[in-house]
Amino acid sequence: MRLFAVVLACALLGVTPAASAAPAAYDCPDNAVACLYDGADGTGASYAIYRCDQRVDLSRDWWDRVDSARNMKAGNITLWSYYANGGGRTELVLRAARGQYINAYAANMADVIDCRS
Ligand SMILES: [Ca+2]
Repeated sequence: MRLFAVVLACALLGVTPAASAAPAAYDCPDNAVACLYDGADGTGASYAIYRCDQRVDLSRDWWDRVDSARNMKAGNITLWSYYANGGGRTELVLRAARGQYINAYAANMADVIDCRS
């Protein structure tokens, strides 16, 4: 009877109950500055950023992998990708202001994060 009530409520609300306890989209530790995700809309594996006010390469296993980001506390975060033969030059891949949840302009490209308080 209780399950029936939940199903009925969901039907009335037009939502589907979650099938599993998968992490919520854009899940990010409270003490992180920002999080990056290898799926769109904050899904998939995540990479938490704890240090800001620096422009650094992502760890090597996260190059060409980021699809989306959540900016928790930074003034802004910007992700860049190295040009294949650009002599260290980079192109813009994603920019998020504080509190924003953003998909990358170009998925699977980012190699560098610039975080500013
Ligand atoms: Ca890249």
